Order: sequence, then C-alpha cells, then structure tokens
Amino acid sequence: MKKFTCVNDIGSLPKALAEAAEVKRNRFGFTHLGKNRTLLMIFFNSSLRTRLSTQKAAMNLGMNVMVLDVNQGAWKLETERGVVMDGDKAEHLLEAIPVMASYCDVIGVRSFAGLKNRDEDYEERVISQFIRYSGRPVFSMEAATRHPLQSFADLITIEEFKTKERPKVVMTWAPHPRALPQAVPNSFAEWMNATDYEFVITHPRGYELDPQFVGNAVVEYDQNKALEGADFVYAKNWSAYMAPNYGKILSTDRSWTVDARKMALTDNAFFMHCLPVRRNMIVTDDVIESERSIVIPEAANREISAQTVLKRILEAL
Ligand code: AN0
Ligand code: CP
Repeated sequence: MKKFTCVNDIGSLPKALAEAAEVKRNRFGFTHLGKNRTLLMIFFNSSLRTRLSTQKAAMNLGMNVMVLDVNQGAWKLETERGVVMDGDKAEHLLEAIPVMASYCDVIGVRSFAGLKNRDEDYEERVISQFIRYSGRPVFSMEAATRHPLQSFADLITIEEFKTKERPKVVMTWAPHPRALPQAVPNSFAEWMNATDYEFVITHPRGYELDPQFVGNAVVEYDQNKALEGADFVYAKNWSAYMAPNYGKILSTDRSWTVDARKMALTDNAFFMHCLPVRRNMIVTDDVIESERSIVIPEAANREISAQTVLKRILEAL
C-alpha cells in the first residue's frame, strides 16, 4: 500500500477485516516488518487517540516513531505556492516535505479542513502535497475531507458487536458549539456505503453532505423516524457543506442531542462516537455511560485499524 486516504485504498473490506482480526489476535507477530523503519507523524491539529493509537500500532510492528506538532515548536508552514512569504510563516511546505521525508520511511499527516474555502478543502491541498513531494508512503490521520483510520476502526467495531448479518446503522448529526469539519461523517458514510448494511443519515435541513459521500444512503430529516429499529447509532456533529453556508453552524438545537428517549426508539442500539465528545451537547451522560455505549472499544480499535494499515504499507516498502 502506497497511500491510505480513502476507502478505495484498502481494497476488499472482508479481506481487510480478516487481516484486522488477525492483527488483533497477534499484535506482536509482525515486529520484523518494522525493524529499522521510522514513522513520522505530523500534526497540524490536536489529537489524543490518533497520536497514541498510531504510535502504539507502529511500536507493535517494531517501528521507530517520531512525532512533529507543527504548531508547537516547528516553524509555521506556508502551504500555498506563489505566496510572498512576508507574514508569520517562516518555511514552505515544499522544502519542509522533502526534508522531513529524508528522515523517515513512512509519513502520517493530520491536517483538518480550514472551513473557509470549500474548494481548497475538498482538493485536499495539504495531504496531496505530501503524497506528491515526499516520495514516501503517506497515510491520513484525518485530512480535510476524510478520516479513514477512524472509519476503518468504526467498521471493525460494528463487525465485532453486530448480531444481525445486515444491521441498520444510523448516522445522526448532533449539536456542538464550534464549527467542525465534515471529514468524520464523510468518511463514515463512504465506508458504510462500501458495506451491505442498511445505512441511514439524519440531520437538520441545510446540513446535507457532499453527494459523493452520501452515495446510496437514505437521508431522513426526521431524526426520530431515522432511529426506528436502528442497531447502531453513530452520532457526530459537522458544519454545513452546502454553499453559501460552507463551514457555518446553522443550528445548535439540543432536541437533536442523543438521549435515552432517542435511544428507546431504536432496536436496543449500540451508541458510537469517534471522540472527543461534548457531553450533553452530542450525547447525554446516561447514554454515553450506558451498557450499550461502545465508544471505548471503538477507540481501542484505532490501534487495530492503524496497525493493519501500517502493516500493509511496510509489506509494500
Ligand atoms: C474533530 C472533527 O470533528 O473532525 C476530530 C474528530 C476526530 N473534532 C473536533 O475538533 C472536536
Ligand atoms: N477520534 C480521533 O481521531 O480522536 P483524536 O482527534 O483525539 O485523535
């Protein structure tokens, strides 16, 4: 595997899931693959899970790991070519990328959407430049439009907990005080559409996602109706995608918060969220603390999704 930014890069999902299960059973069975190989993780944005789970995954494979927080101690990086660099950015990505690549074998990048210019975000300008100019395999640790390591972990988790061959999975928008990217919902939708699950998306009007990600999913604007018979409830906030409101908060309506009354409409569904989650905005304390909440095993599976992806990258080096 030369890059991992979207569902297509993983190929067959049944194969990837079988490999993930093998990795989970035998985490330390592949240390020969990473010996004397170095992973560089570059963060343009904050992280708890991605940083720790990906580092752990790399260590399980015997790799050395370096982490760079671009906004803490590194030079501020310019990402656009042609800019007169007379502002606060001391270095250009076009030098920084090959320099960083010279110190490592594999690169992971986290770079969120700016939420100001939709075209720029959806062109994935930052991670694309890493792919183009590093000469190294590059994987996304959440880019502007997708978060594939999260979606892969979500899929592994659903497979582990499902009791029906074809569960009903409902992704619901929920309120949040800050404008968040569409990467997690886009990516989750992309991965769910690659399965044969029943997949429903529910959100207030105005929060329609990019049709390329919605695909064949059913969009139901009535959250209560969408939740009927659900086996998995996947909550997430996102800001508006549709012009002219790109990146804006259109609603903080707490009637969309996932509470016990909402969960009672489901078929005793499991509750999922990628975390970090704002309690009593996205989900109530009692629901996230309930027996049906699987947010912790979901987060734990981030180690497994990252290790499966890194294993494939190392095998192709
Ligand atoms: C980020 C987001 O919504 O994309 C990261 C989630 C994994 N969340 C926040 O910034 C709160
Ligand atoms: N779910 C997730 O990616 O969490 P972090 O932002 O903490 O890495």
